[in-house]
Amino acid sequence: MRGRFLVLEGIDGCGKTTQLRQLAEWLPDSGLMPDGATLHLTREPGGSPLGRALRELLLHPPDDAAPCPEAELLMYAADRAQHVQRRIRPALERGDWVLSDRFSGSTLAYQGDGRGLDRALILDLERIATNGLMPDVTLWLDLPLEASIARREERAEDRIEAEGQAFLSRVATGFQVLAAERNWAVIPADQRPEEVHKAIRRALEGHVAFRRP
Ligand code: T5A
Repeated sequence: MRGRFLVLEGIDGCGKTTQLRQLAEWLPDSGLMPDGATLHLTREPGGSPLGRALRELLLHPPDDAAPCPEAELLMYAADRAQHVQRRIRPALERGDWVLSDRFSGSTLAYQGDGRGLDRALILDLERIATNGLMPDVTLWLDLPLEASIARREERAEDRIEAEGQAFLSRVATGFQVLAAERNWAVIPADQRPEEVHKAIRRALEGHVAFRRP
C-alpha cells in the first residue's frame, strides 16, 4: 500500500516550521497513520544532500553568485527532482508518510507570480521534477502580508525574503489562486499556533485522502 504525502505551503513566516513540529508530535498517534508506517519530515529546498548544497546557493549565495531568475527556477527544479527520486518516492513506496515544508506550489507562486516567469514553462518543469507525483493533501497557511513582515522583523533575511513587499505580495496572490485551483486545504494562519494546529487537525481528520478502508 502506498503511503501519504502531505505538504505545507505559504508565504515566508506563515508558520510552516512551527506547524510541522506540532504535526510531527500529533500525527503518529492521531489514528490516521496505519500501524508500522513511519513519518518523514522534510523540506524544499534542502530535502536531500544535493538539495542542501542547492539551498545554500539559492538562499545565501557567495558574492556575485546570485542566480538569474531562469537559473533560480532550474535550481529549485533540480532540488525537487532529487528530493522526489531519492527521498519522497522511496518512502511512499514503503508505505511511509512524508510531510514536506513546501513543494511545487512554491515554484508556481515565487518563480511564476513573484518573478513573472512563464507559467507553461514552470508546469513543464514541474512534470519533469515531480515525475507526476502530487501531494495527497496540501495545507495552505493563509497569512496576511503585514503579519508575515511583522513576524520576520527581528530576523536576518535570506536572498528571497530580501526581494521586498511588492514581490511577496505577488507571491501571496499566487498562493491564493493556486489554493483554489488545486483544491488545497485553507488554514487561517493569523491566530495563535495552538489554534492553527487545531485547524490543521480538523482539515486532516475530515480529508478524503485519510479515510481508512
Ligand atoms: N522558494 C522555495 C522558492 O522561491 N521557490 C521554491 O520552489 C521553493 C521550494 C525557502 C525560500 O525559498 C523560496 C521560498 C522561501 O523564501 P525557507 O527558509 O524554507 O526558505 O523559508 P520559509 O519557508 O519562508 O521559512 P520561514 O522560517 O521563514 O517561515 P515558516 O517556516 O513558514 O515560519 P516559522 O514557523 O519559522 O515562523 C516564523 C516566525 O513566526 C513565529 C515563529 O515563532 C517564528 O518566529 N510564529 C508565529 N507567531 C505568531 N503566531 C503564530 N501562529 C506563529 N507561528 C509561527
